[in-house]
Amino acid sequence: MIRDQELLDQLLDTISRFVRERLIPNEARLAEDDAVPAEILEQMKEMGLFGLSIPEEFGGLGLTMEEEALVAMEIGKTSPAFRSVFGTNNGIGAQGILIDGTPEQKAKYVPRLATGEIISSFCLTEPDSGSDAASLRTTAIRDGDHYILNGTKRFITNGPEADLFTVMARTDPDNKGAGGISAFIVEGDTPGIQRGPADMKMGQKGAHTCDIIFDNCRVPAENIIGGREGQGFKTAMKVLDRGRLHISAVCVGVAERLVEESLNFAMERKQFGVPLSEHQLIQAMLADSKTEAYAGRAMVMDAARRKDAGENVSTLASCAKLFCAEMVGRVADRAVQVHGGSGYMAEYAVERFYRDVRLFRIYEGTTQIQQLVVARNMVREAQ
Ligand code: COS
Repeated sequence: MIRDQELLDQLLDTISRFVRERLIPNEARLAEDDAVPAEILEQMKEMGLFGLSIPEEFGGLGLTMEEEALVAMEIGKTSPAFRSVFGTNNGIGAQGILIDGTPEQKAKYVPRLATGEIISSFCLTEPDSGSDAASLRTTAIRDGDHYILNGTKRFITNGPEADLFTVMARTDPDNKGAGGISAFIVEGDTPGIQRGPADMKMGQKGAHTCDIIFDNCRVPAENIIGGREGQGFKTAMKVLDRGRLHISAVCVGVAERLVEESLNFAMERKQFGVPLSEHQLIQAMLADSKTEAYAGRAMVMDAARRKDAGENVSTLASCAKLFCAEMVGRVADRAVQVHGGSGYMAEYAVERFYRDVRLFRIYEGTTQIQQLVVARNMVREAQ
């Protein structure tokens, strides 16, 4: 749902200019330094990027899902690590509190997430629990007016920087399934939290992940999201429904950037006396990538509009994530192929994107988990 087309166009125009003029020229530096330059971080805060989808009452822009998807597609046109910095505050780091938190929890934390004053992370994955999220082992045992958390969370995006964590932990050790899990808001400076060294990753340099270790970490009981035990797994799943649509939109943006890079290169580079773009086998690759990026865009926009209309889009969000993550992988592969030997060289953006996009097929649920969610829901609805 678009609330005010003119305002949205202004926002999209501002973001598109920011991407073209500030982010794209700094992509190589981001990868080399493995860090978002401090002045760009400040500019992101000034632009309100940390609060894009946080409701206006908490100081954000309150974008609807359709609006957020359009913004994510624009931001997707540069290195995904730029988005990661503020993505968790809008997405998986804040949505648990926004969707299921109490009014007090929202009032206490969300305004500072919207401005970027604090950075948030989502702690679900563990060393022995990835796709099978309900089997997580981190425990949260009640002790008076606190819970004591013990366990290790793995691959936590923004973990090294985070001031606030949404942590899924087992409050009922006798219940080994989803019903034994609760979600907590944990402040980053709580005693008993250790951060592992930053992970060495294949791509997405500038976006940091690490282990977060809870060692007898005492968290006030009032920080259990929604005030009730046993709801944490469902909170995590609802957060991921939204997150998967957001990531799908980012995949579309990246694919569109790669189509543009491929076309520009194909029109400049000559072989056999004519530009590559005159060769039909190159044209086939360009056309396939353009078509697939367009299909992804249409899919994300449809699912986003349905979400805004109040439909349950759990299945469609997984369909979109499944298609768009795989699609951008194919588009990146063709982009390298169109560039030939140059595509394998670090000085061309497609080499970096080829590594960056690999993660989309894995995080916020692997392609195989999306297949499982879609098929399960199909069977359930048909019964
Ligand atoms: N919204 C709300 N509730 C949901 C839900 C959703 N999207 N999906 C599941 N639930 C509920 C179910 O209705 C069920 O509730 P009841 O017990 O009241 O019936 C409960 O949650 C458990 O669901 P389910 O039985 O489907 O859980 P499973 O353990 O079988 O597995 C999958 C669910 C595999 C889909 C889940 O573990 C998953 O998404 N894994 C991937 C995790 C992931 O994406 N990790 C990425 C890291 S985070 S960046």
